[in-house]
Amino acid sequence: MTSEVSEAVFETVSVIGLGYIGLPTAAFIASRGPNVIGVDVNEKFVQRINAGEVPFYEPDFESLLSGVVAKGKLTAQTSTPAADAYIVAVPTPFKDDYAVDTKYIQAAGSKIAEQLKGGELIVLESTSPPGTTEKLAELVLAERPDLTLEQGHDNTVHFAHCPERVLPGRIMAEMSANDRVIGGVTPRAAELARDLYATFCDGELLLTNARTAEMAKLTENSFRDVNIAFANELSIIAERLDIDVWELIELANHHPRVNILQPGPGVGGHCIAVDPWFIVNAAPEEARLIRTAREVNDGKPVHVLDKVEALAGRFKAPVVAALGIAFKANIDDLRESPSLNIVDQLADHVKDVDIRVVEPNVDELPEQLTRHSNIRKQGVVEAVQDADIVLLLVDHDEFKGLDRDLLKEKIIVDTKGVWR
Ligand code: SAJ
Repeated sequence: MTSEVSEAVFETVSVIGLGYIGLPTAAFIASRGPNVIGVDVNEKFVQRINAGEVPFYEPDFESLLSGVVAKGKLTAQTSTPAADAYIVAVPTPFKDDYAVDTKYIQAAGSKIAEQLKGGELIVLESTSPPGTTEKLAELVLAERPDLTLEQGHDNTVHFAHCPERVLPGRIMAEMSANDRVIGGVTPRAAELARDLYATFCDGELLLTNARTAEMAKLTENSFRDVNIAFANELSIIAERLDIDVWELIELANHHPRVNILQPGPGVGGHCIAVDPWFIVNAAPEEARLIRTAREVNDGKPVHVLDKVEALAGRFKAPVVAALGIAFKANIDDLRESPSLNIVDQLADHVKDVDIRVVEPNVDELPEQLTRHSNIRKQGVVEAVQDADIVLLLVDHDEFKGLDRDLLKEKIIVDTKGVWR
């Protein structure tokens, strides 16, 4: 890396954690010049990435990845190398009390600490409660007391937070186009991180301190969660009042200052269903609306389950076609998926039920479902033909185009308003 003047050049960048965010980030950086070394604990992931394969589904991403791997710009390994800059994109799960578990960040920090010479930039991208990047800096400096945060020395190391904001399923467009919030533990760290992100981000790069950047990410996802909770609550109210919620929202959204989101079977994924809890945990007394929104959204799968259970009671041995188990449309990600949990619970709760699961984006059902003898995977046409009840859980494109004649005579529970 160059000395401490602006426009730092990063020859080697190491991205720690090659999941849905880390791997695309690594590939984008590699496509713009620096040599990138990706690190992941999962040996199988590493092998597949080195073969140019994407170990998960993300539209149009494979050609970018295979291109940078073929050119030797991106390699993957399980050990942490020396590098000019590090981007940490590891999971931050929460524990039972909704406090964040930073064990993966700490493990990454310790491994990075062993490699530092002074002058490096370490950027935390993982979604984290305010104060986490400062704690990462403390941990690294505790392990390497020969290094310092104080500016202008050969042994200065720089820490920043730059939360990822891409929408799974739209990563190719959003990775370079989105504006980024960059918070430095020191102002200089923020400037260096800006230089790194400028290599592959065409959006605006907005500098602040690390705590504000951490909170900005949590705030964005909580904003969305609260707004989805409004739509989900509305859907239950509309059902009670015998009103079509989809028509209702469409009409209300014609107002110039109203923009209601869409109801569904609940909120899933590893971001929106998780991040608001970090705020609730950090300020339990004050975060009343944010907590309630989480509870409303977590209550929606229970509502769907109750509804299907009541309908299934009309049959002796009901056959249910469950369409979609991913956490949202056109992806294969099953993390925190309300649809998956609904299917799992249905199998336990409904007497003599036979469930046909349709999920075009995964080859095999997860263990959570295969452990039930009354669940099997089927194609959409077969499943719907065999079913008494058709339960649409995810608005995948494949389901939108389904021949409506197949749905005649079926009891339909359409949680996404696809067939209205
Ligand atoms: N959902 C609804 N109704 C809606 C929109 C979404 O029920 O109108 C549901 C989806 O079906 C899904 C969940 O909400 O179960 C979350 O989906 P999403 O598309 O809203 O968001 P994610 O989790 O895929 O990605 C979010 C994004 N954050 C915001 O839009 C504020 C993304 O930009 C973040 O990078 C990502 O979280 C993250 O990693 O934090």
